[in-house]
Amino acid sequence: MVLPTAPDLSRRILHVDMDAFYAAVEQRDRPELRGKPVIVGADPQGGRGRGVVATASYEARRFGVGSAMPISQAWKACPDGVYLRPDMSKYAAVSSQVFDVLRRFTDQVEPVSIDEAFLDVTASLRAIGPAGQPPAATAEALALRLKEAIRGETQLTASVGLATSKMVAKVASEMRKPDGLVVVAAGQEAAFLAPLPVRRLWGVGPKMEESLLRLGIHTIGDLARTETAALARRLGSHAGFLQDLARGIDDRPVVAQGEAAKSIGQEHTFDADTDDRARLRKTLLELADAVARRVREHGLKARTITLKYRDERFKTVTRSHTVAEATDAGDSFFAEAWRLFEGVHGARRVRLLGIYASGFGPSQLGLFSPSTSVERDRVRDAVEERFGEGALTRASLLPRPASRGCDDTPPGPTDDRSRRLRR
Ligand code: TTP
Ligand code: MG
Repeated sequence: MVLPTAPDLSRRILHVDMDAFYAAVEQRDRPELRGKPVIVGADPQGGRGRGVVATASYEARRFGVGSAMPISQAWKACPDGVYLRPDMSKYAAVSSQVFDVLRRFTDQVEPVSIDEAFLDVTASLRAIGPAGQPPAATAEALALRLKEAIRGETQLTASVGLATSKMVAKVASEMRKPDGLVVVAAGQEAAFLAPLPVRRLWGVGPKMEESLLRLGIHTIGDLARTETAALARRLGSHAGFLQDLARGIDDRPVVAQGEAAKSIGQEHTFDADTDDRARLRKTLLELADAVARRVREHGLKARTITLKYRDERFKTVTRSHTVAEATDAGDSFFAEAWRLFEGVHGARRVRLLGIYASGFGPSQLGLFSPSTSVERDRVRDAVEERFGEGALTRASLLPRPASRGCDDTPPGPTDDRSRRLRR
């Protein structure tokens, strides 16, 4: 089952990313191109061409050419480069060769793109080695073997990051490209990240980078040190999550292909740790509704509900409960999650809550008297499909009317999009 666990420093996660992938394949197949600036993408048409660069060999990158650059601009920067149109079927074939190699090391392979994957090798370190070889003594030895196996079978190089989490492994694999291997020792995550510019953090795009720079936050260490409440005022609900990442805390599991549908869940990190019961309850209600909606979208019903709970000291627990009858109703998810919450919530403030549904079976509407809560959820799905998410919401999730008594008219505009369903 795929469920996030507590931040676990015993995990060994690899991020593998092929170097200059399309260009490297072309240089491999045409030795005369080796050592030359090779640009794969649109036809430059002597500088008048439209379209963008898919990738550039490391030789071309020295001229400042890179992915997504307009091809006309690449031509200006590197007129003597070799320009090639992409051969997607060839790259796809090489990609599947690479993934075959990866899967010999572990079945826990999560593809990210055509040339990139996460591997959780924690268990394979304990098991026998690939193809009858003795097991690698360390994750680092395994990573070296894996790089060798890729090179041996494809004549291409990959860069690998090894760490205790996906995010840190991903940042590490980018550090020493091409043909790099960067190992971040367990416990050194925050120290490794601290000096790096914030844009290196996985999940910080150009816009977020701009906002952070404006706040005087330049390095990942700056981000980790900033007071969470102050950051949340500027960045909103992402602040807590981003800061966890900046501190090297990322317990997202590697989700092997085909396992993705085994659980459906959602989490929320509070901007500031909280013990406000009304807020905690409201968050669980929202999570339950969101998860139930996704379960219904998949045409499923779930028997197991799992609560993920992290307190202000980062102690994380997951508690599950399996019910006799599978359901896809937000109310039922909430009721279970709330009971589990009551069982784990103590004196400490709460940092994160998550709800996961699993134990799926196909959804079959009861022929007779489907429960009203399921019916209501279906009505809501239909309305949201038409008018957008949030078009209907629970009355208990509405902000209290500021100056009015409680009547049947919800606050705010009364167009169709904002008409609420009282419950
Ligand atoms: P990347 O792994 O991002 O780039 P890369 O492998 O070429 O270079 P690096 O050594 O930095 O990893 O992407 C993999 C392939 O995906 C790349 O070779 C071409 C394609 N691609 C595009 O077509 N457009 C893009 O904008 C990017 C980023 C990649
Ligand atoms: Mg790559």
